[in-house]
Amino acid sequence: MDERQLSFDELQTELTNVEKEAKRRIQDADTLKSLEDVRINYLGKKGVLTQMMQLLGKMPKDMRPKFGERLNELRGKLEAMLQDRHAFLFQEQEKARLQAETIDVTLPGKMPARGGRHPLSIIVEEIENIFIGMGYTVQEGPDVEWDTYNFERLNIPKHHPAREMQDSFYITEEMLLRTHTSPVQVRTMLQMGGKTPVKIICPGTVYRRDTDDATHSHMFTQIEGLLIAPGIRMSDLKGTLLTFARRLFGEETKIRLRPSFFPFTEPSAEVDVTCSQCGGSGCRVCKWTGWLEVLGAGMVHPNVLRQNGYDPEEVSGFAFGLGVERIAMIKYGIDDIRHFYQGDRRFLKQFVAGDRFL
Ligand code: 2NM
Repeated sequence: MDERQLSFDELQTELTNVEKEAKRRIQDADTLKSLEDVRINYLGKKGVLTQMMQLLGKMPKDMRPKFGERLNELRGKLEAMLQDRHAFLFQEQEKARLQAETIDVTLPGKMPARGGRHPLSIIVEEIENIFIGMGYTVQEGPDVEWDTYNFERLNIPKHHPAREMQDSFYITEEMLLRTHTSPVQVRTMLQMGGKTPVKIICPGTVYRRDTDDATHSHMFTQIEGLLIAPGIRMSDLKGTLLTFARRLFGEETKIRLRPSFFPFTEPSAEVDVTCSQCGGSGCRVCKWTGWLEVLGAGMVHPNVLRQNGYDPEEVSGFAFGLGVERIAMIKYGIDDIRHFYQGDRRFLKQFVAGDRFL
């Protein structure tokens, strides 16, 4: 607007034009941002209406009230129009946002990769349950053991080859990684303080210095069992192992005992089961013998009973030990023990726990 004095009619027309123009621009604004630009253009500090207010001072005195009133009226109208348009655009914007954020709750979700139990854990539990069914309890102990529990109290003499540095993982002079789970049985006997029955199985990882190959691992899983009570005989051991073998490999399974030697049992035996692959007729798995060696066992040596708080004149006991990997390899036809420790999911996923949910 120019600075010259305008007549009232001219001002009136000017106001009407401003109103028309503003109205059109408000309706044309299609975003909140462009609407805000319009608002600033008309009602801002340097806006059209503010400038017209400043014109008031240059008008003849008698025109001022009337024109001021009109200007305020126009300001009110524009504010109302801006508010309406703002509400409308805001609603549109929200509608668009919600539309864009729509989630189809009927789409299938992304399934998390589900892990499974390790085959060794599955078989350890299966074996545990067989013995639990015969009244045994499960005992565990530390992987790092005292030399006295691992050897001395098990009647393994000072110069036995297992005690040599090159055959066991020693931590200090008197501590090592256990080479069997028998020390857990020693701990249990000592805790029981000569009371019977002791009826336990001890599963766990054991360590032996050995070169790894298809059938040997420097770290493997063992389960040992121990029963001590008055009058326990070799026939109790045979019956227990036969029951175990039938539950694990099938009811038609037979066992046979061959004489053997362990420092902690006398007499000692190697225990064979009829081959679960061919049923005893001979195949590649049993090397055409019909038998598979799966256990070591024997009657607990009097020295072991005595050294761990039991009187061999009053009580007797049997003990046995088995390698879980070897049993799993036979049961599932696995050709290399190293599969158990390589974490290859193609191997691991083939083993599913019987009727349990993982
Ligand atoms: C075997 C074979 C024979 C055995 C002995 C004992 C203990 F602690 F009672 F003396 N625990 N385990 C034993 C006996 C282990 O593993 C092949």
